[in-house]
Amino acid sequence: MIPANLRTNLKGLSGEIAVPGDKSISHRSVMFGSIAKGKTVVTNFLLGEDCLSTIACFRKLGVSIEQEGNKVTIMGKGMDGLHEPEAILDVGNSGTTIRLMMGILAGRPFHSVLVGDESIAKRPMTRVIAPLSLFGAKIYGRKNGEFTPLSVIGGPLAGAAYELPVASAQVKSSLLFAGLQASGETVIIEPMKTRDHTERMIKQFGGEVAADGHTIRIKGGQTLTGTEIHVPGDISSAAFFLAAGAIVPNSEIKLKNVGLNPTRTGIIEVLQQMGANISIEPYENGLAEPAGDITIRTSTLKGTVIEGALIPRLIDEIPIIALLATQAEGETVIKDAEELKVKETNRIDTVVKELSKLGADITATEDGMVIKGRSSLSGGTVSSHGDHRIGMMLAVAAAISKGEVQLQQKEAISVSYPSFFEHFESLISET
Ligand code: SPQ
Repeated sequence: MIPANLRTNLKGLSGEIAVPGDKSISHRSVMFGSIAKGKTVVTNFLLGEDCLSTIACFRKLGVSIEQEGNKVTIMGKGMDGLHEPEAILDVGNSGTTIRLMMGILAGRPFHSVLVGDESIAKRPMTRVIAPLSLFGAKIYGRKNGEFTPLSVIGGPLAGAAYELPVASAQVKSSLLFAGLQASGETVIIEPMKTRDHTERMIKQFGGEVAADGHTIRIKGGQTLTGTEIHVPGDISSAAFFLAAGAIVPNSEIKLKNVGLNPTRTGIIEVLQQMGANISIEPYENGLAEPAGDITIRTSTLKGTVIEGALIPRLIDEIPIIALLATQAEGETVIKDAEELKVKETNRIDTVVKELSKLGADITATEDGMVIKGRSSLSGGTVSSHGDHRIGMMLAVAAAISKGEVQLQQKEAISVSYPSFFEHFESLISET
């Protein structure tokens, strides 16, 4: 349910919520379940639009996928079980779907066409197509392969060595999917450690992959076997309530079952750096993806510097960190984050533009932003620009705004967090 008006000037948030399943892990569970042999059962799957696009694409490739609430059952028939799709594969708004699928489709002996929405049509694809072509892949697209629609003429692949110029889990994962079906060995070198859900999942499906520092090696010709995957809550979704709990007065929120994979926990470190009142209780369940409960209370925050190897560990949390910084004493500097320019929107521009409308002191830089706190936020009309993370950040900004806030294009939030507004509403203790 999307409310007509955002809640503003809140006096307190309290209670417990379990944020929905992790988006990155949900996508990968369908992809691996589809190329593995046998049955895969996924629980706590994210029913966000992006992950539903992944399911729809694999159904078009001939995979039988049943979905009952957030339980998804995939009957995989191995890589060879994928068929040439009779229709175009539509990835909707999902960069993860299109980029990872290219690594799978490049090695399949058939032709497929990939398209997405207006935002996908502006996102760079050469970063995946160029390294995949070293494996022998044939992928064509608009503007010399940079943009959708993409046409993949699948065929045999040969393992390759590739040093990634940008820290991107999507590029790495796409190459790992290609490496799994290529002849020989594939070696991938990352400039900085990025989320490692693909590597963990290869092992869960009985495959082998070796990571040593920033170097990852995988042998081709492996057969994966269906398994059970329990998806932890998405820390990138939890981040919005971690921020809300820290900046709305009189708040205490417990977030249950949040994924705590160290390649994703940069937001927790930044909150700690800023002096937030946060506590973490990790579960000792031995699952492939660690998780735990996080409690956040209203906090007195101070500005900080966010840069370097921390950036890939919190890249999707930068919009909400920018909002936190508006409520912190002193200056916050975010650097080395040029990658924000190629997300669902240019997130440097959209964050600066929309938070400025509410009265924040925020300036864009070439590779990030500088925010001066504390600012008292006012009302205004803002827009998600069709970007789910900008939409959620603005809904949290509204919670501490003194005047009325109108949010345009709220529906984008369903891409990763369809129950966001219900969860928000359930935490409002007093207005
Ligand atoms: O899937 P999509 O649209 O690219 O989603 C985003 C997001 O905010 O949800 C990025 F806009 O997350 C990416 C993330 O930024 C998901 C992802 C993954 O699952 O591998 C990796 C990151 O992207 P990248 O380009 O750094 O690899």
